[in-house]
Amino acid sequence: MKVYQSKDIRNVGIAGHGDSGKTSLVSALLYAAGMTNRFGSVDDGTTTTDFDDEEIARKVSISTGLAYAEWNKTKLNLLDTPGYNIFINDTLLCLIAADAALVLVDGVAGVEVVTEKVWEYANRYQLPRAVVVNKLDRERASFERSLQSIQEVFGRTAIPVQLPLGEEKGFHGVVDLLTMKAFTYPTGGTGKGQPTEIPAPVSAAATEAREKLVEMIAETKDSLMEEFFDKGTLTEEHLFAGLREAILARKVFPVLCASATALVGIDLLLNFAADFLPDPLARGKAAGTTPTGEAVERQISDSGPVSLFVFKTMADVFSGRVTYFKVLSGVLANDANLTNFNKGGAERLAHIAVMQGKAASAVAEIHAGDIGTVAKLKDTLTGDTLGDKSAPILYPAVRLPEPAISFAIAPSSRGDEDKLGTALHRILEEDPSLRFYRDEQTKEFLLGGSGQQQVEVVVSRLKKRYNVDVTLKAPKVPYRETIRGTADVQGRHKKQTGGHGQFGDCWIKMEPLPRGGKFEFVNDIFGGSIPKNFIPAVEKGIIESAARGYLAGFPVVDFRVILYDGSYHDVDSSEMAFKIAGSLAFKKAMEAAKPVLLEPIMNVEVYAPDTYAGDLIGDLNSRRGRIQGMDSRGSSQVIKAQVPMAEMLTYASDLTSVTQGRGSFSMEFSHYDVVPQQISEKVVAAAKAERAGVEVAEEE
Ligand SMILES: Nc1nc2c(ncn2[C@@H]2O[C@H](COP(=O)(O)OP(=O)(O)OP(=O)(O)O)[C@@H](O)[C@H]2O)c(=O)[nH]1
Ligand SMILES: [Mg+2]
Repeated sequence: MKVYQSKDIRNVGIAGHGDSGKTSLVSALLYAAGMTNRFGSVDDGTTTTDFDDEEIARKVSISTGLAYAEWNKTKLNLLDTPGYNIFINDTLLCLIAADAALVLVDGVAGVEVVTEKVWEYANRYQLPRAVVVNKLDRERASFERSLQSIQEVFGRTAIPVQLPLGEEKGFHGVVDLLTMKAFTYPTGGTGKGQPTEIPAPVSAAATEAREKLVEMIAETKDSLMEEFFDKGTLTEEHLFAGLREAILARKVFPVLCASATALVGIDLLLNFAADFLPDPLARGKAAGTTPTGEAVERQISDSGPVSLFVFKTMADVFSGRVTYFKVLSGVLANDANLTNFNKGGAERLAHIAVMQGKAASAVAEIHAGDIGTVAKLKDTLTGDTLGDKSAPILYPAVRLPEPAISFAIAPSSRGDEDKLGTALHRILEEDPSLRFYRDEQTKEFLLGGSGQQQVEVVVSRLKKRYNVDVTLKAPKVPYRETIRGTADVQGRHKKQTGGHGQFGDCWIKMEPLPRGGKFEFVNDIFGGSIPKNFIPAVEKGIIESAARGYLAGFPVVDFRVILYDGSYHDVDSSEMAFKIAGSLAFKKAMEAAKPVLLEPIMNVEVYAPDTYAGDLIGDLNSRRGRIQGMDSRGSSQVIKAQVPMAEMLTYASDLTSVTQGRGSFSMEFSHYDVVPQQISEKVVAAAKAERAGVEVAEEE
């Protein structure tokens, strides 16, 4: 495999709403560039970047696929990210490796919920970007309407650099406003256009659109503005250079047209990415910290010590773990020995490679800014930084939102239970947005994720990859308990009849902490009323009891305990006795401190045609939602609300039925809030009933 210099690399994130055609577009780009000898289709399961069994079966991208195309001596690294809200955390994780993004918009639907979300991700990573209006061959597709919604949401700096030729089924070509040439594409073609004159009917529109474009670019820089005033236009050289700079500075977001599956406009997209999107060096520096937390920067350049950031991990049943990384400084040579600055250990990077979908090709070295993979690292996971031992740096890992929903999963047999932990461990390495834990009370295994589909994918992978059978139970709401008042109590454990006695005695104060404050333990013992060695035992008793809950068995959070007095017995006191005393004190304190139930509240964004807005708001209100705002997006509405998770468990299917499938939503954990009294009583009763069931079963 050829080695590419940094200046010849473009790392392009392909992002957009679910089904907007990202995977198909990558497929088309690879085909037009001659990387594949036939167009891989999502519907046939033959694309390069949706190679996973689950992706093929569901016709949905679950995690980011990586492919590259060589075009005009430039290597385009294409990151095909997921677009479904449930899988969008992976997009957030992987877009960090991009230096620019192509944001796809469905030519029928226009801007949708996830379009805005990925736009926000691209802002976070300061990615220059262009918008591609795809699916222009579809019935009811309209470039004009799509552009209107794009400009409404992203502003007028989203400006066409192309216009379509023909509409819907008749969409067969593209006018390039930069060169004022038209290109037509035969049906069943290869994505490469035939240059022609701009047809007379669109000529006036093209001239007008070009004038707007030139003026917009002129506005971005004084010297261009002067030239524009003097001559009424810009030279082609200045126009191109000006556009490049304006894209890099995120002052202009060009809008292009395409059909991925009809292969229209594909070569122009390749040209555009190679000519106008920045190389990795344009970012200048990568910011990180030293192991002691001081800020430090690395020039993105071949010179200097090697450092790389891991943005993705894949669990391959055959080759084990495959680590995807971006080299941020230096040149990575095959077989390098690097240090993992997060974990502290050494890693040998034998057989570094570049990926074309699932196929790895060995490569001798990888230059700054390029993306590569390596198999079989020992301890390295997503978010880690590796590098030259002599020059430690840690690049910040991406923080993901907490899971929106948790399901109980039940192993089908004892054997499945034994294998479950190891198998899930691998799956979690691959997808850090998942959480796996065991409910202390019910002893159930809980799997948290963004939504039911994500958890179903895990269940299916457990079966197919690891041969572990589990069944999915109803989703669980991770309630918590806390206190609203204070307490000052004694916990005394005394058993001094016969044999070796037990004695522990403590006085504690309990007080609430702000939401998210977790647990604090303050040792305020003076004068040895409790010997030092027993104090951790008191704390342990409290922590263990808090995990088991007080009202209904949910973990108690956001409180402080101050241990301030107690007494002991020379012979009968022991760690165990003080642990029990701690736990008795905890229970008494809870009783006195006005315990309440907390529930997770979600940030919800609903996107739907405006005729449904009234119904949707009514529905959100009936789910105890608080409407935070409403915005219009062309003929659609975005409704933002905060809604308790407990009320959102079936929202996906309810929304589909209310809007006849035309609405979409996204949901993220926001914070915990107190459950209203009436509802709290029901939750407590249900939890107690369930737990009583478990105890009965355990006794049998
Ligand atoms: N008519 C038409 N169909 C398209 C076009 N692009 C994609 N499709 C179809 O739209 C569906 C979704 O395409 P994908 O490429 O999987 O879309 P995606 O954006 O990768 O979807 P996710 O990864 O799941 O978010 C498939 O059935 C494609 O064949 C297009 O330009 N025109
Ligand atoms: Mg896809």
